[in-house]
Amino acid sequence: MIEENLFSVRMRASKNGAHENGGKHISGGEQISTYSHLKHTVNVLLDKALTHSKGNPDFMQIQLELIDEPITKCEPLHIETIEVESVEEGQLIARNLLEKSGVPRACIEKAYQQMKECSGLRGAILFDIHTGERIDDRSDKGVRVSRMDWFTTNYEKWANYYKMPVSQRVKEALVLATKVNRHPATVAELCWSDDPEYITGYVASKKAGYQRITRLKTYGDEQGCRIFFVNGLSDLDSYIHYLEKEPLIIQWEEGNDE
Ligand code: WAQ
Ligand code: MG
Ligand code: MG
Ligand code: MG
Repeated sequence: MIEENLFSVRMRASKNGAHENGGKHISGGEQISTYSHLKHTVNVLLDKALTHSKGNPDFMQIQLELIDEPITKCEPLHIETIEVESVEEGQLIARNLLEKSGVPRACIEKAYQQMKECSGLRGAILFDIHTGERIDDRSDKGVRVSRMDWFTTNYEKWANYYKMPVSQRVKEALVLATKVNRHPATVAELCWSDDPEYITGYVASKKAGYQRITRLKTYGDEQGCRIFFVNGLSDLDSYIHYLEKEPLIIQWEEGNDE
C-alpha cells in the first residue's frame, strides 16, 4: 500500500506586532494535510485569521512541515452538552467536573486565582495537581498542542450521528482535548475561548469525556482559558514533546464510541 505524505500546517496571527514582540494574540490553528490538499488547508487557516472576532491581524505566520513519524489514530472522546442558565452555574459545574476527574479542590482554587494573568496566551498552561503550581516554562506563550486533525468526511459522519452542528471550532476543540487527555499524565482539561462571541467551554478528562458547558463566560469577554491539570509528571520535556510533536489523527468508527 502506498501511503501518501502528510504535512503539519500551523498558523499564528497577532495584532500590534508579532507575538514575541508583545503583539496581541488573534488566532492560531493547526491541521494535517495531504500535499494535494495544502492549498485548501492554508486557505482555511488564512480565512480563520483574517476574519477573527478579536480583530484584524498585522502579523501572521503559516508554516508547513512534512510529518516523518508514524501517525497514531484514535477515537474521539465521548461528548455531552450541559445546558446552563448562567456563567455562575456553568463555572460551578466545571469545578465539580474537575474535582470528579481527580483534580483536588485546593488545586482548582489556585488555578482560578492565577487564571487572569494567564489569559492572552496563545497556548495552554500546565498545572501540577499536587502543588497547584504552574509547571510549564513557557511564560508568555504557553504550550501549543499541534500535529493533530480529524479529516472532514469522518468528522461529519460523527457529527451527524451525534446530531452535533458541523463546526470547525467544535472539531478543533474535540481533537485537541482527545490528544491531551489520552496522555497518562493528564488528569483533566479546562477550556473556554478567548473569542468574545463564543461562550461555550468544556471540561475534558478520561473519566468525564468531553463535557461541553454552554456558558463559561459572559458574551464580549476576551479572556480565554486553557489549562491542563497533570499528575505524576516526571519528565516535563517528553510531555511537551508529546503535545507539540507527536502526530495524531482522530478516526471515528460508528458504534465504537467509548
Ligand atoms: N494548544 C494549546 N492551547 C491552545 C491551542 C492549542 N492548539 N489552541 C488554543 N489554545 C488556547 C489559547 O490560549 C487560546 O487563547 C485558548 O486556548 C482558547 O482557544 O464544543 O474556541 O481556539 O462548542 O479560542 C471550546 C468549546 C471552544 C467548543 C474553545 O478556543 C465546543 C475555543 P480557542
Ligand atoms: Mg482554536
Ligand atoms: Mg483539514
Ligand atoms: Mg481564540
